[in-house]
Amino acid sequence: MRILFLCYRFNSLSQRLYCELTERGHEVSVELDVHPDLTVEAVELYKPDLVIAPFLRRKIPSEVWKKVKTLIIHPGVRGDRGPSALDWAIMRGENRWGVTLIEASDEYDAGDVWAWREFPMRFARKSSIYRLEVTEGAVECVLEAVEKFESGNFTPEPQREGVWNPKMEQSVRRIDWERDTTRDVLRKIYASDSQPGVLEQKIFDKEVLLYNAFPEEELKGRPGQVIAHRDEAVCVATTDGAVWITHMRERSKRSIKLPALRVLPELSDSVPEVQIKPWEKVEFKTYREIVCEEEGDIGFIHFNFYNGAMSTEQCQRLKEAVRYMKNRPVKAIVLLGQEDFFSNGMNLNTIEHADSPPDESWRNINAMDDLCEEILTTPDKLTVAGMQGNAGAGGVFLALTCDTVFAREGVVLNPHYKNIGNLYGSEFWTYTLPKRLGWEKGKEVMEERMPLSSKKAFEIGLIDGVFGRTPSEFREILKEKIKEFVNSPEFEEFIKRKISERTSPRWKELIKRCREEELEHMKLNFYGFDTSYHIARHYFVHRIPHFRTPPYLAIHRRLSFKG
Ligand code: COA
Ligand code: THG
Repeated sequence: MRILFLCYRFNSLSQRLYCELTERGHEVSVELDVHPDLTVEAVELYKPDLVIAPFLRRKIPSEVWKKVKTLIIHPGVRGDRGPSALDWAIMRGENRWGVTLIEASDEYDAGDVWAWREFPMRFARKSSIYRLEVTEGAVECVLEAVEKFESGNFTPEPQREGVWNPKMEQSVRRIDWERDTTRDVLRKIYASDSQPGVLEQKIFDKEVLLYNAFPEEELKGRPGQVIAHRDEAVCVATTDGAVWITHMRERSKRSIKLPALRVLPELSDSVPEVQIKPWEKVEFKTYREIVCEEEGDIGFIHFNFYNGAMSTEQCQRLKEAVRYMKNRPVKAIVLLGQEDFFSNGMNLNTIEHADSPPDESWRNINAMDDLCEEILTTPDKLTVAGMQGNAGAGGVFLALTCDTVFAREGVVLNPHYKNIGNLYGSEFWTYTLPKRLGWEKGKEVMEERMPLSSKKAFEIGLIDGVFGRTPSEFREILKEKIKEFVNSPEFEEFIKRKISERTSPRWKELIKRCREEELEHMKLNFYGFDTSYHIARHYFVHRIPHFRTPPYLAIHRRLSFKG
């Protein structure tokens, strides 16, 4: 079938659905929501069999849905309506929630229901529920609806008599530090992550929006008082404990989301730094950016980087953790990232915020490469990347520096640097990619701009295995697989070969050359007279809406498109 996506942004859910449908033989073209007239034009040009809106905030013009069957993904249960569905579900503390595929109609979210799924609700960030439970449910709904649509004899059920929940205002999200418990504060910040954040006007010197909170069980203070900082996050006391807040944004136009201490640098002097090293054993709940964990012969490294973005300093801290693990008596080192994202490469927000973005880009890519090199130069242990969540750009190639790369089912990869101003890329991709795919196929992967499912990545040999429906299922299977291998007779032979390769002067020379050559190109991207990287980064970081749909997304807008 020919399917047209209408979306506000080509976000993670849209990308996942794109993969699922195209890999089943459908053709999918994407039109971003720029202007209703362009939406109507897209439908006229493309003449789709079906329109799907995975992530859309504006009303679809009736010219569209009167002509072509149009289905909208709503991140809520049947009967629920409105633009802040998940926010309200988290605030109300729903035990179960869901996702519903609704036919477009004149009235928002009131059309007939084509498919729906429900799931138990976790106490977690909105964006995490969206990227995991909602996304899995939405995929099932869409595949079911496509089948129903193709059968030609399905009649959808009318939307339930439901509730309209308006756009959630900041007044609902506001924290009352004198009253709210840790759980209340977490709920409010969870319900507002990744957008719009919780507006805080009282406890800091500036008005800020808060993002990404974690409970703290040890530190105490007067409610609303900032009591500590760690890894650029700040800890604020509540009525019954405290919370960590890792990210903030100044409440002003053109501000961007940053590590809390970069928004409030004065706090680094006025409150104590309470460090915890990744390898320390900690018995109470707190915020830990990087955690090293050992289970028998296997060392796991979790890195909980917000949005999978890795600043220079985070790369350095992660490298320190890898170095620690290399000196432990383990047979394997497993990089796990976090559940929503494995890694999205260097942190474009902290780069944008720096006094000199070119210099900071240079520091950040070198820190990424130092980390990658630390992994590559592990001669006597198996290294494994366990991608529980999505990865993009340098994050994919970070994973490829490991001997073995596994991903959860449903993970979406963007193994290229195209979408951020056509960067050449580094992270030793000129070593790892041809080694896995050969130069021809490797080049093809780098030239492609569209996302790739983990399943497809496995089929083409980019990664070594795909399993597990949920992050925890993935980790369980992963553990078993690694255990089996490190205790097998082949393991000794594998390590012998690895040591002889990774300690040989020829190999060392090879990766040195790869790094140097990649960085030569990157230097041009950062300092050369083609500024497309700086422009693309600026648009990305400031979340500036597209003013047209790029032809790589919109088949119907390509010169070659014949209809
Ligand atoms: N450096 C810095 N930041 C990076 C990065 C990098 N290298 N790589 C990725 N990121 C960030 C992006 O800037 C983005 O940040 P933000 O979400 O904090 O603004 C984030 O990583 C991932 O972006 P994206 O893939 O577009 O988001 P998502 O689809 O995974 O999730 C949601 C975004 C969940 C917040 C949003 O889609 C949402 O609110 N959805 C629910 C509401 C809904 O669907 N409504 C429909 C109408 S009822
Ligand atoms: N029918 C048609 N188009 C649609 C929907 C539909 N477009 C997408 C939409 N459903 C997804 N759901 C909603 C529900 C409510 C609102 C937006 C998307 C909403 N919007 C406010 C407004 O337009 O005034 C603005 C809110 C905001 O800024 O976030 O209330 O069923 N044809």
